[in-house]
Amino acid sequence: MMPIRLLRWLWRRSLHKDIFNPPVDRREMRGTEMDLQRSLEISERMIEKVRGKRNVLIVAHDNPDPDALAAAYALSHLFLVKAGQNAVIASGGIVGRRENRTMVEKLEINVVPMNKIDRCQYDVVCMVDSQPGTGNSTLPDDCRVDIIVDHHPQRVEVADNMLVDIRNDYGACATILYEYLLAHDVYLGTRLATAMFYAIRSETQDLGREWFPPDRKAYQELLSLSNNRILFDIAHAKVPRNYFLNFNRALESARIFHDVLVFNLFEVDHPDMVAEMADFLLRMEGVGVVLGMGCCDQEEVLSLRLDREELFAGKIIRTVVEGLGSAGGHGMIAGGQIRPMTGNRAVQKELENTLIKRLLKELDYEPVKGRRLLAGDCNN
Ligand SMILES: [Mn+2]
Repeated sequence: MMPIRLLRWLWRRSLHKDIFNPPVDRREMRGTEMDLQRSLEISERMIEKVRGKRNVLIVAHDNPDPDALAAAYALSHLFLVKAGQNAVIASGGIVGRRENRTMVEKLEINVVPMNKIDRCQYDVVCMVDSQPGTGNSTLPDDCRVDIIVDHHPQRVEVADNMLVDIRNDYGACATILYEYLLAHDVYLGTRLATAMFYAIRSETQDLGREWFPPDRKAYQELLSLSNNRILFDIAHAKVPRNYFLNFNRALESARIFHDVLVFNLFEVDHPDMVAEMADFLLRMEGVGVVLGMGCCDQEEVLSLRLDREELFAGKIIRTVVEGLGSAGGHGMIAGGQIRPMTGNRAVQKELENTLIKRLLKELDYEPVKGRRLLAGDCNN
């Protein structure tokens, strides 16, 4: 039986038509299978664009996640095999999460920090799992980007000589790249297959979150090509003591407003921590929305998680940070950045209160006093 709170919640949502009723169901909007013809044509043009060029750059978004890393790695592999062209993979921020660091080390993915990159030296600039002007890349907004492969909603204005393949109806950017490789019948080594498999696995939470039929097909095919020993090492990477302190801070600070849980880590040593804690806390019974915050390197990092796709996390977070920073995302996962942010806790706390107010308003909820997650009586 549905708890009364959930029914009330659904009813409130149905009033908020804009959010509750997406214009189209993306799953029905497009074919259910891979689109190898499209993949062949567009990737052929990308290959031609880099052929014979001196230097090619592939930019992943800042603090790259497995999907961005695998997509960049796969694109560089495609260029190497089909055009004999080497490419440099770069990103800003850090690979923070231990799983992701283990992935980079064990699979030998060479990622150059953006501050070591001189844009002028590159004839072709590609961007994966991200788009210019969305705030999650240190690549300057005015920098020309020639090739974009992404699965986030389109926000970039496509210029004449740009090659853009944005597929909103793919759960992982790595799946699009898998199609390119498949369409060209490119041999996939174990390292690359393992990277792409882990990307789809973590991005879709093992085909449980925002997955589409092509992701499932890629996941199944890549599994048999992957090294399961390395997959285990990645998924069970050892974590430092500080990781548990962050866990503790997330739990201690977590407060619940209706079915919205908000936590604030204050200072974090890497931004991925915020997203990881947000995923973790979404498991709380009766919670459908999680907003996490943390400050890293003078930047406030936000992470929004929803337990259903129809609410459009990307749209919600953009409204919530409007005028304060930049944000974007998919249906159930989204992130944002506010720069510059001081390390002062009082200022961070004030920002938290502002964001809570805005989030509750956007979700059409009454303002209420938050209930601590770890309050004394935990029986309900
Ligand atoms: Mn992605």
